[in-house]
Amino acid sequence: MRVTRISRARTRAAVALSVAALAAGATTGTGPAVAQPRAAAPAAADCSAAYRIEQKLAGGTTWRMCWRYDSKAGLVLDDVSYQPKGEAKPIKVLNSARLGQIHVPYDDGSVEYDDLTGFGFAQGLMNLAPGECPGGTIKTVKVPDAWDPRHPNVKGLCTTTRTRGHAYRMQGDSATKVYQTQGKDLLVYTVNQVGWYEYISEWRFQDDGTITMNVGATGSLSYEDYDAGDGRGWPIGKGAKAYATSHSHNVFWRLDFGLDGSSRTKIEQYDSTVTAPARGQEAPTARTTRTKVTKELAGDYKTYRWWRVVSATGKNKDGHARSYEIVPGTTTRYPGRSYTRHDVYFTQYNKCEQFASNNTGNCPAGAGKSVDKWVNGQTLTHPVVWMNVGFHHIARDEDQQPMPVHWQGFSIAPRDVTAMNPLTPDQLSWQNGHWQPRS
Ligand SMILES: [Cu+2]
Repeated sequence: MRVTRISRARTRAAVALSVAALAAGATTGTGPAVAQPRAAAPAAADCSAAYRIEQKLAGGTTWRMCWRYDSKAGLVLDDVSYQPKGEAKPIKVLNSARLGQIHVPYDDGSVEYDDLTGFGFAQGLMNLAPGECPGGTIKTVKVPDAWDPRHPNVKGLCTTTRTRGHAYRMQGDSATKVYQTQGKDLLVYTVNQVGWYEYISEWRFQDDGTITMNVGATGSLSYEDYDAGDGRGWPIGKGAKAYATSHSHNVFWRLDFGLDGSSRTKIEQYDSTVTAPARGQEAPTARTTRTKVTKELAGDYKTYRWWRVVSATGKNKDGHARSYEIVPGTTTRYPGRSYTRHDVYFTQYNKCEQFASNNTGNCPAGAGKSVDKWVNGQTLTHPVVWMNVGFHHIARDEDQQPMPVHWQGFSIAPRDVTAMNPLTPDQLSWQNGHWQPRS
């Protein structure tokens, strides 16, 4: 046990070398040696059965996608579509969704990690115990550039469902009639060990069309960082000796939208301003304005600001353009690096732009190694969304042992994808817009 831990603690330093050494002769393909027959179902996502995730939830919503495993990004979800009840066909949402980087700078300036591109996040995929995928299925993942090339297969991908509590509740017209439903979600997750940390990368596909992506950090605080000398840590053992060095986890997600099957999505920013009551007015007023984001943008949250990604082609049955709204999570924006200085980056798609920092994509010389450099005025005809969510981790006594999971992430929520609530019960389906009570 002890030996394992020591070798694990070393991995941060060692992995960069071993991955580089392997990369020369390594294949990045994750496909099985034996080709799988394509399923006949026309609506299924375009991949072989072994790489398909398809889940119909109790509310009648079906999510479909293909998964693969990248040698640096880890789990990649492609061709993600949403089909609520009442929609004849799946509605494509994303071409591709995955992590874009996990950047971990320590407060004392001693170290800074890029876990995806520099420290073997993908190779750290962990076998899941049956109990940590309750009610679900654990799929076997062939890990590219595996540390032990003789054992590349890891039972590491969980797909399962979970209830999330009320999806809605409404009192009907008699005291005994209550419309209520308990929401159901499809969950897809992996656990990746990096050094002493274990990251749970969770994708949650709700029956109401919302997608929530979260990274949870657990495992153990870094064994090397109990150094009281820097004056920045927090004492976590008896008295004031073992100071855990504070640090940040800056997680990036990369989302490539393909709404209604087209990559030519449009970005819009909305801002509202609230004004105190004018003389003679009863109450304050709020005015909301839309700004079309036609060129690459490094965006920052502020109160009353949000963005949406709008379909170029698709409309719902009310004739409104389909879109997905970006719903921020709690974040601590890290000002220490140019690429962590903004909350979201909208960049024009470029195949070589793969990771938000220390990019390993094969961009031409002078292209810049991080996402901030790629915001340089290009017109957005195929936007890629890079979300940066930061968490400043000041350890506490409770972080031992194991460390409780601390989560960070955000959601994308459908806005006008369907004409009504996708979970509307049949008895209420006529109440769209300004409806008249029936007598
Ligand atoms: Cu931490």
